Amino acid sequence: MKTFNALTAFLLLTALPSAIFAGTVSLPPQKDNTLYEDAAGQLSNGQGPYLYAGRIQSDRLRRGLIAFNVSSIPANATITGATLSMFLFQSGPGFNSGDVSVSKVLRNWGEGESNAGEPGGGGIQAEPGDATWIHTFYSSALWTTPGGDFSATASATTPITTASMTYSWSSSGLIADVQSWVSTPATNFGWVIRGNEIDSGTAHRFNSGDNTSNPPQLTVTYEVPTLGNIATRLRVETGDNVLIGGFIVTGTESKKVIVRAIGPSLPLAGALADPVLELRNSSGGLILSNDNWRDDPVQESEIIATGIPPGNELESAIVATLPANNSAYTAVMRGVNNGTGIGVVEAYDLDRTVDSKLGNISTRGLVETGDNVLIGGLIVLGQSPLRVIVRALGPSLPVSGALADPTLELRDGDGGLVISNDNWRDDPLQESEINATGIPPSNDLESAIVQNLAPGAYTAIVRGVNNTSGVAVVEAYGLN
Ligand SMILES: [Ca+2]
Ligand SMILES: [Ca+2]
Ligand SMILES: [Ca+2]
Repeated sequence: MKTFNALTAFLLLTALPSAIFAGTVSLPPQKDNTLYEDAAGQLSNGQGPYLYAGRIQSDRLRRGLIAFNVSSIPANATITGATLSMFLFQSGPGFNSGDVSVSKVLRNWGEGESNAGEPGGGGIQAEPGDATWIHTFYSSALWTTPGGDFSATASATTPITTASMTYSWSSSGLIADVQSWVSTPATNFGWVIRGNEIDSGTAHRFNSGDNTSNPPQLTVTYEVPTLGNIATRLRVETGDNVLIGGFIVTGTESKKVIVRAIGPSLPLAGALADPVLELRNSSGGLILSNDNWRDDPVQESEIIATGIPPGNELESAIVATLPANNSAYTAVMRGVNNGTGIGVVEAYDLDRTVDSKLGNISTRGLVETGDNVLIGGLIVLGQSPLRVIVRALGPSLPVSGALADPTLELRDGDGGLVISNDNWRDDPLQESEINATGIPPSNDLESAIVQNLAPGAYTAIVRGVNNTSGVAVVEAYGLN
C-alpha cells in the first residue's frame, strides 16, 4: 500500500497552514423587550428605544430580553467566538458598580407594538404578542415562572461602572449558546439581561434594537468544514490519456486558486520529469498555461506569495481568480515533449473568506494496474465533519476506451480503509444515501460512497475490476 501512503504524505506536507473557511457576522437584534415586574402582566415595551435591567427605586425588577437570528451562519459551522455588545445609556441613582449577566432563555417570547417612549422605565400597556412579567405572548401564553424562564447559570457576566459607553459580553457559555442555536434553530429564544436584583435604584438603561443610535449587536466568528484542496496522482500518458483535473466554483464571488502540476519533486520512482499545465474554462478556452512555474515574473511572485510554490523549478503552477456561479474549470497536465510518468495535479482554494467554494473536484485519466491506478486525494478542513460523495465513473463516460467496471476505495490519512464499493447499488443503505444526493452514477457498475468525514486527509483509489484498464473519472463533492 505504499502507493497511497506516498500520496497521503505528500498531501499532508502541502496542506495550507491557514486553510479553513472562517466567517464573521455582525447581527442586529431580531427582537428585544423588557419584563416589568407586575403581577397582572400589563406592562411591556416592545418598540421602545431602551431595555432595562436591575431594580428600580420603587423596588420593582426589570429584566431585558434580546434575541438574534443566526440563520445566516451555516448549520454545520463550529462557533469560535461570540460577543454581545450593548450601549449603556444611564444607570439608576443607587448604582455604583456591579455586574450585568446574560442567561439563555428557555421559552419563546414576543415583541409587540407597545412603546413606552423616552425614557420608558415604567413601561406601558402591553399589546398583543408582547412579553410581560407573566406572559411570553400577551395575553394568551404564560411563562412557567413569572419574570421569565431562563437557565439558572449565567452564560456571561460583565462588570459595569460608568454609563454612556458600550459594554460587551463574551465567554465560552455565550459561544455554547450560539452553537446550540445554529445547530437547533427552534431553541433560539435569546438571552435575558439581568442587573443587580437586590438593591433599589440600580437599574440600567441600555439602547434597544429599536434605537437609531448604538443598537445592540451580536458578533459571531465561525469555521465551516470544507474541501480544502484536491490532489490527483496518476500516470500521465499522451494524447487522450493526459491527466485532467476538474473543479467547479460555486457561490457568487470569484475564487482565487492555485493549480499545481507536480512531477520531479514526487518521492516516487517513475515520476513525470517535466510537466506542463493548462487551465481551461468550461468551453475549453485557455485561461493560462505554464511550463515551469518561474517562467513569468508576475505569476512567480504570486505563486511564492501562496506559500506553496512547487519544489522543483520544472514543475508548473498557475494562480488565477476565477468567476463563480457553478463555473467549471479543467487543469490539463502533460509531459513536455510527450514525456510520460506519474504526476500529481492539485487545486487549492486560496481565499476562504469570500462567498464561493470549490464545489466538486474530479479527475479523469487512464486507470492502469499496480502503481498506476487512479488516486484522488482530498482534505477536509474545519472542526466538524463534512458530508462527502465520492464517485468513480467509467462506463457512462462518453469516451472510447472507458473503464468498463470501476471499483472505489476511500482511505484515511493513515491508509486505513474507511469504506469501499464496487457497484453503487450493492448496499441498500448506501444506495439510498447516494440517491438522496441527487447525483447517483448513471451506470449500475460505477462506484459511489457517501460518508461523513472528520477533518483530515483522505485518498480515493479507483481500480478496474479484475485488473482491467481504461479511462475513468474520480470525483468528490462536499454536500453540506
Ligand atoms: Ca424591541
Ligand atoms: Ca515544466
Ligand atoms: Ca463496479
